[in-house]
Amino acid sequence: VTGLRFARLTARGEAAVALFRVRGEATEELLARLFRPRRAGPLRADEVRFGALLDGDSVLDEALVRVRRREDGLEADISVHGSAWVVGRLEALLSEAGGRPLAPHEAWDLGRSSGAAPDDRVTAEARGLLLGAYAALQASFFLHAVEGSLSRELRSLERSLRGEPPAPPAAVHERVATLLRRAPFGRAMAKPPAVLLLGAPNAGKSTLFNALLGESRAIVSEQPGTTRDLVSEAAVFADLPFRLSDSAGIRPSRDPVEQAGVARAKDAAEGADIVLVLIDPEGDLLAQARLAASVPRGIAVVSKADLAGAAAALSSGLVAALRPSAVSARTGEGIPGLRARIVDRSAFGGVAEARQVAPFLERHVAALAACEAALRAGRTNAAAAGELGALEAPEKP
Ligand SMILES: Nc1nc2c(ncn2[C@@H]2O[C@H](COP(=O)(O)OP(=O)(O)OP(=O)(O)O)[C@@H](O)[C@H]2O)c(=O)[nH]1
Ligand SMILES: [Mg+2]
Repeated sequence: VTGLRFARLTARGEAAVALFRVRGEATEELLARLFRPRRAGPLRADEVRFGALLDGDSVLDEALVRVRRREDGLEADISVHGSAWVVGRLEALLSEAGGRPLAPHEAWDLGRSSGAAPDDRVTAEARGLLLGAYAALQASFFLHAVEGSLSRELRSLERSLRGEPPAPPAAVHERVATLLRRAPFGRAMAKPPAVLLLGAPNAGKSTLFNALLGESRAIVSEQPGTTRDLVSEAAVFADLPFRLSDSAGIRPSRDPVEQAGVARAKDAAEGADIVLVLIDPEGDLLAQARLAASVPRGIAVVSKADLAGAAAALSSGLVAALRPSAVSARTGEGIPGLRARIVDRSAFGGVAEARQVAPFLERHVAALAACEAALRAGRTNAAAAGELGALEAPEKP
């Protein structure tokens, strides 16, 4: 018995249509209750029917329904208007009928013909991340993994460790080590590096945030203390994905809201992969240089390079020792160079080829590390193979 499963195949948000796919033995009964075709008569396979989608005694929307017969039950495609209300209500009705909602990448399996083999787990994970890709090289990396590159390499390693066919142990060990070396790169594709803008009030953080993004996202003003909350956006540098955050200017304050913003900025600095610490050439150079020197994973950035005072700030010993980038968000000077420096400093730095095979989830890395540890500890090759084999074990519900 296959339970009712459904997926919204179209994206959330205002749209002309929303398309749902429903499958399972209860589909027929569900349609009898929810759908009233305008022209009476049974729904025949592969016929598109227009009618009313019912919500209890009232009509929720107009709908187009098409059914298909499969070995594992009836499948129905239901298209409705793509409004938040209709979509949310239809999701609720399907859930109330006992339906289990599927994630978009699981819906892919729902859509394939009954004979085809489903994705293995690693490939399904890649497909889920491909759907969320927003940078060109990120999409290309996950497409490569969807084509099976990582799961083939893992299976081939597992077979070699089991001696099918026998391979020199050193060669297998080296392949495992290569995948582990690429782990930071693969992880960064799945979880883009976090880049935080930090600095004194009015240093130009929000202006630089907007310039790096290429859009006017954060509010900018000559008033110090403008930014209170942490503002984060997806950013693309050199076709690679990043997550860029703007923060409240760091200063002692009595205002509880501002204090909360400063606390958030400091927390974010601890979690960030890269912190751009701004130095305002018109501000207190000593205090700002101290802050920049104290922040781990920091890059010092002298802002407002178009101002007359910038040259003096850059040549002051304290600031120069930090090897800062000089940028003007106003003229654009130094922005491309700063983007390149961010890419270089990130886990993407120095990697020439995006379509390489790399583990991209923590659990892949953990399994490879366990496999390597087993090889190192002289446990049997079968034990090492088992660590990789565990990657395809079904997910615990
Ligand atoms: N000349 C010049 N002025 C700039 C530049 N970048 C920012 N400013 C000005 O500096 C002031 C402060 O800019 P913001 O970007 O709001 O500074 P902030 O660091 O976000 O400030 P808070 O949010 O208050 O912490 C504004 O008046 C900006 O126009 C720049 O590159 N050149
Ligand atoms: Mg700001």
